[in-house]
Amino acid sequence: MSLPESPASTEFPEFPDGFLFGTATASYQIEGAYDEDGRGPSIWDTYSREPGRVAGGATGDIACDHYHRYREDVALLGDLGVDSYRFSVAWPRIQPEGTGPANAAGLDFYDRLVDELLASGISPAATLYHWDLPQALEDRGGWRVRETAERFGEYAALVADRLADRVDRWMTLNEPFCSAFVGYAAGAHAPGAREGRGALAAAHHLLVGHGLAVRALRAAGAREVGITLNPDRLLPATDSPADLAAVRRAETLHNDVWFEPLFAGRYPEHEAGTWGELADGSYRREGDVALVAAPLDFVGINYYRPITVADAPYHDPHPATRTAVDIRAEESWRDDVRHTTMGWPVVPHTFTDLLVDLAKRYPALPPMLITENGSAEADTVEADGRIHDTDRIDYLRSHLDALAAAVRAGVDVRGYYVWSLLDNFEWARGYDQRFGIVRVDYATQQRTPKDSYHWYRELIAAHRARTHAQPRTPGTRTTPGKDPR
Ligand code: IFM
Repeated sequence: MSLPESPASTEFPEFPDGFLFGTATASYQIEGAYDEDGRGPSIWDTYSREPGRVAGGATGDIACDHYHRYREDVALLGDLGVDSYRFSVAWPRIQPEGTGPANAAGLDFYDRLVDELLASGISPAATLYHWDLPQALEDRGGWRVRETAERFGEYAALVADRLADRVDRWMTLNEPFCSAFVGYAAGAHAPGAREGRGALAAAHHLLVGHGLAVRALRAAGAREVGITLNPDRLLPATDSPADLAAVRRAETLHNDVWFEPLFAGRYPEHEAGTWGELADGSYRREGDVALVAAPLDFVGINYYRPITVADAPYHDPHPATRTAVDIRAEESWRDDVRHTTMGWPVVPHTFTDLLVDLAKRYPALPPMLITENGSAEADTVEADGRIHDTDRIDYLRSHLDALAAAVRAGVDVRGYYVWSLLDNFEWARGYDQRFGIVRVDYATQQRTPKDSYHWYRELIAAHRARTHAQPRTPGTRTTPGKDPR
């Protein structure tokens, strides 16, 4: 096996006073209880039942059974000592058909979860959309149509109305790149479409939905409001002008579609060069960009690995059937470093480079929170029942070192959430990929903290001791040292 690019330090990386530590999860990946208490079907219930879509034919029907075991999971968070926990709200629990009044039992679940977190001194951070669109809305066009954005604004108002008094930070969307382009162009996520213009329209309507949700959250008095994006670090395969031009197109597809409207108040400059006539903007309305660019309190950044990009011919020579991810660019993983079981290369310095570049490119960028970072590894349970996941610890340590370097370089980052608290349903990869710092035995639902959990716990304790932070007090709220507003 090849070695990591650079060995991680053995000391704990240091972060400023008030820096938040947390872990993250998402509803469909952990909750299970897919048909309880009035929950309606989501696009992932449908997609995961289609033969060949998900490894091993897995579904989120049971997942980690968190819906019933959330108290045990919050206790794990309490022992870990995190400041904050990022979870997502399942839209189909709140509006089983995607429209109309709230299903009280659905809201009750998140109410209980939030209260349990607060009772443990953990600050709740809620994502409104982590990919589980009500199937009824997909049946009417999904994110391809503007109506879904409008319904999303209404859904945001229902959730905020119930929880804004207790949730400290809100993320409207998680990784809209995946919703739009993996779901509607590559066909590798629900709803499994392979489209051109439909995917570009979806990207735009996701942004409009974000803007409407921000409005609803503000109207409900939400404390901190943001969005979670997954900007990619895109590296040219060679320095040839053709490869550099391919990177430019990939930047448009992965990053500019989101960052330009949100943080520069304009549509991407290179969209015509990336998509030609597909990017006709016919799905846009006057005033949209102002709606999308409304100021945020933070931007959530999810980061895992860099992508290598090379110039390539179109996969589909026919413009009429070409998908929006077919942009004359071939994406691959570099092979001279260690890979996680996802096949992703471990190159921590690209995390620093990405954050420094984003801060430079977007002067109006609000403070960042790293809302996901972590690795899937081939964990084994030893005879003593322990999981010595040293590869995951190396990954986390080296990425936290890289993050600390970005902070020292002046990037305003206020917190970090490990993905993930629990092993869980890794979308099209099913249950084979384990990202948790807590192992889940899916046959028994037994939770076992891995060595990485204990390591993260020590890191948090060392940070508190160094910054003389007060220990968390159950029943009180933990907020970041600085107010990002
Ligand atoms: O599991 C996912 C998560 O839902 C979104 N971000 C990436 C993670 C790992 O693939």
